[in-house]
Amino acid sequence: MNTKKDLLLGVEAIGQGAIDGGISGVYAYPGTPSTEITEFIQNNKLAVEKGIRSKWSANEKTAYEAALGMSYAGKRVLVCMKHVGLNVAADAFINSAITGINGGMVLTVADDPSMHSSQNEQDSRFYGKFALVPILEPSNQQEAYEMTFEGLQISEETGLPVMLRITTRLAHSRSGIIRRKITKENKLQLPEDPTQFILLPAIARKRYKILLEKQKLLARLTDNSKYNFFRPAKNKKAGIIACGIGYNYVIENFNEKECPYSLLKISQYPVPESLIAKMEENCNEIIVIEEGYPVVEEAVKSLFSKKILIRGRLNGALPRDGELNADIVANALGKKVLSGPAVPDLVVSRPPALCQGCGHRDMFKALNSALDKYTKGRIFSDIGCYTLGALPPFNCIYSCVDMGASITMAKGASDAGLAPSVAVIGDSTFTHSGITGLLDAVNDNANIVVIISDNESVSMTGGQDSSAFGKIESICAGVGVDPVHIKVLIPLPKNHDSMVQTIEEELEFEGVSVIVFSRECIQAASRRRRENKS
Ligand SMILES: Cc1ncc(C[n+]2csc(CCOP(=O)(O)OP(=O)(O)O)c2C)c(N)n1
Ligand code: SF4
Repeated sequence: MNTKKDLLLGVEAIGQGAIDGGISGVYAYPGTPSTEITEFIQNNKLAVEKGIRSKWSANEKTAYEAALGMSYAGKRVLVCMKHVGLNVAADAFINSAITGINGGMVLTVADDPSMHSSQNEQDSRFYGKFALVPILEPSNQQEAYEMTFEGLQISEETGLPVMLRITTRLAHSRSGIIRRKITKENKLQLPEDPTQFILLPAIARKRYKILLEKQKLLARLTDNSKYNFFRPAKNKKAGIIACGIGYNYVIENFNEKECPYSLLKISQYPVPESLIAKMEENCNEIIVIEEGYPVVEEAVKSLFSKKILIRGRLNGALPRDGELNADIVANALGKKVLSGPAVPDLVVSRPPALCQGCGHRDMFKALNSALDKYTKGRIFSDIGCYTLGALPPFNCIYSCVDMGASITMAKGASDAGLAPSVAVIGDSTFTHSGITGLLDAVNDNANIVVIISDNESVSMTGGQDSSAFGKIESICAGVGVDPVHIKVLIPLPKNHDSMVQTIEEELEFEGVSVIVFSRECIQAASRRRRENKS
């Protein structure tokens, strides 16, 4: 048996598990903490030699659908996104449970409790339950590797996409990984049933019954999964249910074999009802330790017949929001919390800011100058580095809701009579979800100015390639924006006055204008220069 260990981040372990598990492609849109899975595959020697397809997609929905297409053709595939990305891909995801898959398909979705770099902390296990597909939730990096590898097999065994749900800490911490023997890629093989993927109502109804029927198999798999186990203790009083990385926090507090309480580990879903029943026989009180929403806590409440005290995020034993850690868990288990060394003074928290020399800065300075004379105007922003326009010294944006919402919210506010109504969006976010909103604005002849701050990169997530590169003006013209009102400016301090003048002219125009501020992100530019040198 191979005992050599590779030291990998959780996200890298998933990338390695997918390569070793025989994928022919990965599809993804960047989003912390999932981005490095795809980057690992893009840069992995074996993956490159094998020709594993790995370019970034325009958004999570296109990524998911392309992955489903690769699965349709019989090949194994990985698709990755952050939790809010699954909102974008939800239509395809839910329906893919009804079509089922052909080649094995694993969806890795990375949740971000505590919102380190996200707009919310939704728990993707709800989506998995909603779609009625198997969910795997690793408690450590080795399991992240194994579950990706085996997730592809489980997907083929059940005929369903498998969700691998991870959270930030697991994604971004390292551990030694023992790898498995590499699986060969599948051959191209079309589905046996040519109607499988045609969700016309008559077929969809049939397929939905098949999905419901499969739930018995999923329950059997989860009750017998090696990732789920129950360890009874002599002490009948209390028991712990620990899910995913929550299990890791428990064993950081108690050595696995020394845990004085009955312990149920859950890392494969649907929740293992037979193991939960054993827990009920053995304990009078239970604490549920899970990262995210109280998914298992709620399930356990409805499964238990006798009156057992169930503690967790719902009853306040654990905080209702934010990520867990070993200390929070120790506290909930009534253990003494040992404080670590104090944070040195050198480490001070600083508010985030746009880099010095960033083109978004010159864009905001010009925009603020042009809007100076309007008392009621508002700027609706999107999500990217430019969202920092909400903070000093610019203090000029008033919204950031979801990708693409800048243009559509500016349009809605303009429909309500607000003028000027301005949208600020980046190049990547524009091709992710801005184009259709711009089409709505054109079709309604909305009175808005759309600023596309094009830095030729997906900078906020680390400088990935932007799908919009070289295409923005032609997309805007193609959607129907009058080419006379598509302006391209270079955001540099020396161009300040001319930029202000162009913005003022377009603010006065009644209709849809697009102003593209085009200059490469300076961080991406210096990375590119470094790479070209080496
Ligand atoms: C649905 C969704 N997917 C991914 C993300 C992660 N994310 C935040 S901003 C961003 C892209 C920003 O690119 P761009 O608009 O070009 O702005 P830049 O950061 O380059 O200035 C991404 C991928 C997210 N917040 N929501
Ligand atoms: S990373 Fe690039 S886009 Fe983001 S603030 Fe820095 S220079 Fe600007």
